[in-house]
Amino acid sequence: MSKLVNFLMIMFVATLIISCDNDEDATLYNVNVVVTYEQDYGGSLDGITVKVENASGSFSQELQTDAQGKVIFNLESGEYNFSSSTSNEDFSFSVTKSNVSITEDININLVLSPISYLKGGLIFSQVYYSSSKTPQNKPYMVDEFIEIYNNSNKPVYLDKVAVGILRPSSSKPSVWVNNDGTLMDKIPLNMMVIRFPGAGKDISLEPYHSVVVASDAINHKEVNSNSPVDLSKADYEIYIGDFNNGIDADVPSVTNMDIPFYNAGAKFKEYMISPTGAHAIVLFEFPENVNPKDYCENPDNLSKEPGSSYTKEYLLIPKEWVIDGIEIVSASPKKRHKRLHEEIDAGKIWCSASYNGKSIRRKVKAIIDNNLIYLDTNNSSNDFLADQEPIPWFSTDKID
Ligand SMILES: [Ca+2]
Ligand SMILES: [Ca+2]
Repeated sequence: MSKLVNFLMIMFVATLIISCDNDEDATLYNVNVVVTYEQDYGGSLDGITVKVENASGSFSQELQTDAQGKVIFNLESGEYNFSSSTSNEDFSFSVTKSNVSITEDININLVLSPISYLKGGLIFSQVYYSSSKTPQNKPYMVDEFIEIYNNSNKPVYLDKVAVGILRPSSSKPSVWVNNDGTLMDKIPLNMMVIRFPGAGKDISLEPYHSVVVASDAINHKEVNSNSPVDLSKADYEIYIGDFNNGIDADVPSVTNMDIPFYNAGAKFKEYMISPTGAHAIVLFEFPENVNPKDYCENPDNLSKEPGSSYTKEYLLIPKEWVIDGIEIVSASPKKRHKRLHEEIDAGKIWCSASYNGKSIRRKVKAIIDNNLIYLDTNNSSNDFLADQEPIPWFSTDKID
């Protein structure tokens, strides 16, 4: 009996020794992992968690990168999966490298790709305001369009969203200023305000989708061979016939924008942003408790131009209502005074000539799952490209 116990004890100890020997003998390889960001993206490389696990999932380990994005694992030979994820203030990133065979010391590069955009909201993605000329060299100004894009990962309601324009780009600085010369907090809107014709939650814009608002929703190429756009499929149309005795085309199949404010006069033919005047443009939202029509008709919200004998009344809106704005200015260097606050647009943008048939378009910052993510730093000098081919419902597979 004791012999059997002794034998079993010896076998047990031997087994322990053999397994210990196995552990000690297993060769560990240096696996040097370097984490980087995909081109054009950036962020800190310090402290990013890198995970490794073997194919069966029985072993896993997590380590943090150093400031250079490096981490070293010591692994036995085998098949492993590596993964990492992180985020900066704009994007979340991820990378996975599967079935990596480790049989020697090895270097592994993990390139973090953006998987979702963490910011964003409603923006102007494209404005075609320069218009075109006919073959007879006559201005053709009704082919303008504005494209508004949902640059976020959530649906946005457009019902109380509106577009307004400021005075034309002028050789004189803005007169809408405080005593110290800074721009007034209220933004003076001119010509007309157009708003999406919903009652509250009727018009939803899906993430990474756009709406095109046309001056006239027709195929302008058929009317003017120099016009670059077919707007017959526009999502919305600007119809000012109620104000100018019907001197405006109304395409019945394309829904008209509401116009709660209009001061352009009964002879005005139509365009939103003057090709020569270069109005700054703002996208804004009436707050939930504000009725747009009531607000626009309330004399408390109207003002004549300071220091002017001209009786025209401008609509004043709080700058806090503004979602996006573009300081569109004239191509003439003398006419590039700012009308919009720095926090709305710290820069300026212009097409090189009136009637050149070109648009301004926001730069594409990233493309994730075929969705465009536009650059939005509240600086049109940085965010926009001028003299672009106007393409309604713009799409691309290239980052600008
Ligand atoms: Ca029209
Ligand atoms: Ca219409």
